[in-house]
Amino acid sequence: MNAAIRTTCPYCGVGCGVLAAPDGQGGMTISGDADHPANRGRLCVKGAALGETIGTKGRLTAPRVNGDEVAWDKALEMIATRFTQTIADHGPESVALYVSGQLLTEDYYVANKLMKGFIGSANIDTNSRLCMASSVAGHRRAFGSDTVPGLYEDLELADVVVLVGSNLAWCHPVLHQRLLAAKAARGTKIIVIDPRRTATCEGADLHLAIAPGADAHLFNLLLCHLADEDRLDQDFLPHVTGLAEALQAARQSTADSTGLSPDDLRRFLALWSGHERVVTVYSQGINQSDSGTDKVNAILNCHLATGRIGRPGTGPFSVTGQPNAMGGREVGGLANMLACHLDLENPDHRTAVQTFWRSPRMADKPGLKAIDLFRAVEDRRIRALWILHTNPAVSMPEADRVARAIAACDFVAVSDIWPDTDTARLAHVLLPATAWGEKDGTVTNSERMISRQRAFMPAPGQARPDWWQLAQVAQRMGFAGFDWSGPQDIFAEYVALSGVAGALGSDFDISGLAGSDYGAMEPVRWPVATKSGGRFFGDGAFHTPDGRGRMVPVAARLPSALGAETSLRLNTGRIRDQWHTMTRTGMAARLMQHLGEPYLEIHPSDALRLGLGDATLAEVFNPLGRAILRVLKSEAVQPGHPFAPMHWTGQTASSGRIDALVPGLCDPVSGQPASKSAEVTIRPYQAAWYGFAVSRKDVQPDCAYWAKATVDGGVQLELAGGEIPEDWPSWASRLFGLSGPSAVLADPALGVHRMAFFDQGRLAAALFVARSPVLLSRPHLVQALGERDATVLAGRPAADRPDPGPTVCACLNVGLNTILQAITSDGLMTVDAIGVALGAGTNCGSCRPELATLLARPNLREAAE
Ligand SMILES: Nc1nc2c(c(=O)[nH]1)N[C@H]1C(S)=C(S)[C@@H](COP(=O)(O)OP(=O)(O)OC[C@H]3O[C@@H](n4cnc5c(=O)[nH]c(N)nc54)[C@H](O)[C@@H]3O)O[C@H]1N2
Ligand SMILES: Nc1nc2c(c(=O)[nH]1)N[C@H]1C(S)=C(S)[C@@H](COP(=O)(O)OP(=O)(O)OC[C@H]3O[C@@H](n4cnc5c(=O)[nH]c(N)nc54)[C@H](O)[C@@H]3O)O[C@H]1N2
Ligand code: SF4
Ligand SMILES: [Mo]
Repeated sequence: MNAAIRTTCPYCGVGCGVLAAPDGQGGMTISGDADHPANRGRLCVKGAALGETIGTKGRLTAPRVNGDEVAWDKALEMIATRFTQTIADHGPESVALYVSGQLLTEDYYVANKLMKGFIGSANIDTNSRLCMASSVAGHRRAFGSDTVPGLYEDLELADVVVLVGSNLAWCHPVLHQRLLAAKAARGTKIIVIDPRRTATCEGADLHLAIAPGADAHLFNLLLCHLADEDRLDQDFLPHVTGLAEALQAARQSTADSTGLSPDDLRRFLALWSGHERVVTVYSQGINQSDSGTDKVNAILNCHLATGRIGRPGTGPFSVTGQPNAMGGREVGGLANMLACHLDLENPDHRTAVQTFWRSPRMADKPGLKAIDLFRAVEDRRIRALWILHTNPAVSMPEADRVARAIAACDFVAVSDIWPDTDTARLAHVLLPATAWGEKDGTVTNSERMISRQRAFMPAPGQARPDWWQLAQVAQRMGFAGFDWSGPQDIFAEYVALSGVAGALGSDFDISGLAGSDYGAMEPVRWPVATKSGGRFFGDGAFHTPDGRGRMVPVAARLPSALGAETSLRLNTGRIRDQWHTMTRTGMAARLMQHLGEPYLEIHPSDALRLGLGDATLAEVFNPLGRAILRVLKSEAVQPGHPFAPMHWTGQTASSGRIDALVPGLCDPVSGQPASKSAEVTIRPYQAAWYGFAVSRKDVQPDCAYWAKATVDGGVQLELAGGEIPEDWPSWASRLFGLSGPSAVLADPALGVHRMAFFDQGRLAAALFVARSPVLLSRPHLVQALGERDATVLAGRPAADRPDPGPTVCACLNVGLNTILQAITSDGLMTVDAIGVALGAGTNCGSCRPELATLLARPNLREAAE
């Protein structure tokens, strides 16, 4: 067996080291890299399931033009010609690149060089605009540069860790586990600020269910409290400007606006102000707001005023979402940045980069930010667009409008690994990219650690890396300086440019890596050229013109009032086992078991008022679009503030694209959209029938509602419709493309129809229909696929085979019923006891917060005691 290859996880910004070793049977064994400083061998469930998502079945393996496979030469020539022609006819601002925080640094570098240095326009923006832009803008206002001051270790060294607008347990699981381990070791106090009770609240000492959008008020109140209680750091304050103005603005904030009880508020203020070592971690609950930059600065103000920054166990900590969100910021991927933390609007910086690149024409003003960029596509100011490694037809606000704009654009190229994503379907030219495991490069994680992603398997068909595609087009457009032989050359050029930037005062100077062995490169944290990798700003030296940190006056405001009394404010975000638009995680059956259908988490009082029964379907709509989602009643959300996940696409559900409902309302400073507060109306979807189906073959339903999930050996489908088909057996046989069915069990008076299709005695497909949501053991039916199971139409396991229920622990495949049963019958009291008894929670640990929730169910406790 070959030795394991050391690489880095392609999902979240924690940036865990991964070992990939061939399993000798054509697959790969994936494990955590014990030597990687981010994870020390741990992986979360998404990382652990990587081996199940690297198959090449269904991949895009050759370039396509208008759907037909063509040679690379033709596709590249076509992009170069169309870009060149469009620029000649309409100027450099009429073309654009829309890229991704999942590109490798080398890919990003080439895209940025091509656009800003050679095409001469800054119309290159990235999905990081939807993600990190408010943090970037807040950092630049406060520090004079987009620098994350702290390290992961600070979460372990702190006495108080505040998680605001971050569902760390699900979105940065390994970092969350590090935090929980530190808590167990030294009693760290954890405070979660989130309008919703999330898995992250398990293990927290205090959950502040804040009024949606009220975070700036809360941190303003904190600043006032710190001043009033004489907790400001008089030694650090000389390094900071703007205290008086910031305090004056903060005085306008009132406790009422936060929606918190006086007790909770007092506890928060006391914990934060009473401990020197405080880390405030923040993420999309802060950034994705129409006043996100102000919210960031309200947080930074408190850390600046108390000097709690850049020293062990202290600091504000913006955790990055995507694996290379940080690398993209360093390389200048955003429309308003230049490479290596240099400033696009600074003539000296521009000249230095232009000289280094020997470029004919430098962009001299910021380009269009994502929302405006797609508006410009819509009104034809942009006529040629190239989208790489992102799926904007799903993930952009006003997604229907964005999809229409892409579809109507004169020329669109898309680089992806699949031929049929919602965005890829709209491309004129489709380029096959190499995927994780097939490509080489570097990424930077949330704590500025640069790690290698390494190839460990061959690319399928003609797939080529993103950097190569960009460099080939650049050369065909007649540009010099794009003839690298591999990512190592690009990295070397980037390292050299960072030296130029360093000489101009940029903190991003990795020229110390010059001449290092790219192949063998170990994870390395910058700054590396001058200091040993460490923290920033603890010494009071900032990157502003006067060298001092800036406190920013924040006039906190709440989201604008809802337009109608019947409206609700829709919160959106992530679930534990899916990654964004599911193009990779959706392939792994075990990752689909946790939550396999688009849903609406809604407070029981709202559900009652709106007439939404449990597990029925809700129609969620506003003037922008519409979605149909499964109703999940839950007291974890506040009344009037339901939550829906962002992951479902046109490929995985009939109407689950949540961004169809999200307005393109942006923060005025950062241009980041407010993705967490869409105004919507909700009513019951009047289904005449509900269905559940399993099939060994992939099928495409054409009823009003469907949601599809990969399962072991096939797919499962949730279905519903407004009209009852005349003949169920023939409807089912059309759906599955099978003749039959072989067995039918029906009670037409009750609207119950069950039918099974056997192929050589083995279950090939089955459909269960009812007038109300179909109650049956889904895992049982899935397990029956491909089996000789004549009793399958009973819909539940025979008495001698217990039903495990929905999966909680995806690694060891332990179901809810099994866990509940063990808790009550064996009297289990702790998560660890569940682990000993069933294995659940002992592998990646991602489900441990949910196990804790199960243990806390009051009726269960009684039963167990
Ligand atoms: N499993 C999984 N992990 C991921 C990803 C994924 O797709 N799946 N994506 C990665 C990426 S790119 C990103 S950016 C990160 C995002 O990581 P997070 O930001 O942690 O994730 P979200 O679920 O988007 O939002 C976090 C929380 O913000 C809360 N929130 C909403 N409104 C408010 C508010 O007004 N105030 C406060 N305080 N909180 C609010 C939501 O209820 C939600 O629980 O996750 C990364 N990790
Ligand atoms: N409502 C709502 N919307 C949101 C958010 C939210 O919280 N709520 N969060 C926002 C945030 S923070 C983010 S980061 C975005 C993420 O949104 P997207 O970036 O659109 O989501 P992904 O599914 O990660 O898209 C990545 C695409 O790249 C393809 N791909 C995979 N590997 C490769 C490769 O090696 N090369 C190339 N060229 N392509 C590849 C995948 O198949 C997929 O189509 O969503 C944003 N949208
Ligand atoms: S926490 Fe999970 S998703 Fe994030 S990098 Fe680590 S293994 Fe990957
Ligand atoms: Mo993100």
